[in-house]
Amino acid sequence: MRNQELARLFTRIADAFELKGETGFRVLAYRKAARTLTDLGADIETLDQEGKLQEVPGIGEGIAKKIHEFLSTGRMRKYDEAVAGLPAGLFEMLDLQGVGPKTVKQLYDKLGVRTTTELKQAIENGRLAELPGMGEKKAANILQSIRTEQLAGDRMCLDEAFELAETVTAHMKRCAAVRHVVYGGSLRRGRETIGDIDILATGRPAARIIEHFTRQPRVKSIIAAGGTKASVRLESHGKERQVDLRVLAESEYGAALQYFTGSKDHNVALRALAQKQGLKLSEYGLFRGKKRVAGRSEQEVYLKLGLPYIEPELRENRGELEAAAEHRLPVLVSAKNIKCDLHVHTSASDGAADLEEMVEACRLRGYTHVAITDHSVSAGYAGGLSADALLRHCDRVDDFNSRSRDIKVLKSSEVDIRSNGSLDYPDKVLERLDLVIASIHQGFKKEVTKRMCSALANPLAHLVAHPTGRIIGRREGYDVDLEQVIECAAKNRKILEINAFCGRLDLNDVWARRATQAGVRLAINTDAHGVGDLGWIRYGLLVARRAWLTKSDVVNCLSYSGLMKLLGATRTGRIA
Ligand code: DGT
Ligand code: CA
Ligand code: CA
Ligand code: ZN
Repeated sequence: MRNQELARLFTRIADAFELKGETGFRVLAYRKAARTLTDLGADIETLDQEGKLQEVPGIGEGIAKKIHEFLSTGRMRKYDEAVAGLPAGLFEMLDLQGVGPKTVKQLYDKLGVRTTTELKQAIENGRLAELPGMGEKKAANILQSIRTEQLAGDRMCLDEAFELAETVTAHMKRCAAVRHVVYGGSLRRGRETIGDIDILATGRPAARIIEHFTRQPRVKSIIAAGGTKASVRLESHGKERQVDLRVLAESEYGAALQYFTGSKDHNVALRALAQKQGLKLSEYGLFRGKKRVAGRSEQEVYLKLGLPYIEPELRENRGELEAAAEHRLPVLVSAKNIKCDLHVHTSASDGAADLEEMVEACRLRGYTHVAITDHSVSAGYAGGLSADALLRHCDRVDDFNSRSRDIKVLKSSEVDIRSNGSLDYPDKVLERLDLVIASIHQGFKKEVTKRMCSALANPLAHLVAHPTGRIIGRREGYDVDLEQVIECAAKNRKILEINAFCGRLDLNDVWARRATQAGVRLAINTDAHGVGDLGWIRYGLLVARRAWLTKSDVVNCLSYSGLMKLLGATRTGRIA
């Protein structure tokens, strides 16, 4: 889906207007369009093809035209116009936490700061703090944000990487010379961040395929283009990203896919295994002497090495080859096993859609139940519900359930863990809920482990959400001892979350695996704040699969009654 890419363009147009000093309804209209696209569940390209763009609330005639222009030509003139004359570094600065268009405009106008590097210098020599409305504290926060941005290096998050890979594969499929096209590399393995995209194609003539690849709409520069391989830099989310292409013969397709999926460590170990059997493995195939014994499919390559197929997410040389040899690879949890999302916000707190809309979107995904988990009292910044409002919400859910046949709603809340470790509603209110999620949103440095453990020991709580609080590339997360948190969760039979938002993805693969090994059940939740976000489950599933999880490790795979039984048992201490 290209929804996010378009959302980004509209945000950039609005930013550009503000950087040029314009405010008012035009800016708001572009921001609104961006927000609409971000939250939209449906595929914008399909809507465009069906001529239904303007049926989407928030998309008027002007915006619809621009969307259509971009989808059909790869360009949007309004965007080009808007950003013309503005240094690219200004937009880079906008990606920093706590830096908006007004700040950037001020920096540019008053201090002549045009890049993140210049901004860093301005902070370090104290010039920034002298700007009106700035001050030491804000300057220090910006500096921290520059540091974490640099820490992340130049890797993509999964949403961007999938969008880029899917745009490229869709483009390649439109070439008549292409037979198969897939992506490999770290994206196929589902790593949490992605360096570059690796595309593999079969077909002929190879030269036509290479040419089709280098002539994509978003190509900024061609790094290399030879007879069977090419590398380009493509425009993506305001940056340039590398995409590599290999063109292959059908007879070597499987071996090449295996090789270019990696990981390098898995490949090295696999090649050693081949050598022990008197075979030679390369990107061209598996050979005995000069004879190719396998290469068409990955299955064939693994089979000829005496192994069952190994899922890409497991290929990190973390014991998968040994497990494969002993036929004890896990049957990994997959999308078809997921029956519910257990962390979903609505417009009652800081979500974009109301209860009915969110539940309907879940029903359309094939879920049989969903937990609506708006924020609690202390989360004032996120429109947290008062105890009374939450109780009214519970009445509404009971009423909804009495009318609903296909999908049930769990009465729930994402309850803040207060600084003393207590939960943010009285017990009487919590007792009314089917599922109590406990999370830390404030006081990241204050005794986080202790607070999380007291939440896990609270009989009324079921689950701790995003247990590390990190935001990939932006924030390191709480100072938390996960070893201890996992031990507390195991002791109290509580659930830990894999938060599926591509910027969080915590617990990560390593810790999620550790948690299941300690006997802790996990939930994979999107933390959706709009219907479009429900699709993030895909990213959470990748983490779960990289953690070797099966459907019995994941509570989202339980039926409604199975889950309700588990949640009830957690509270009474009668453990299922
Ligand atoms: P990335 O792009 O940094 O997120 O990570 P990958 O895993 O996609 O790495 P990349 O793009 O450098 O290479 C793609 C795959 O090609 C990699 O996963 C394994 C394979 N590969 C690359 N270089 C080597 C190598 O020197 N030896 C072996 N055995 N495989 C390699
Ligand atoms: Ca790669
Ligand atoms: Ca690569
Ligand atoms: Zn949440």
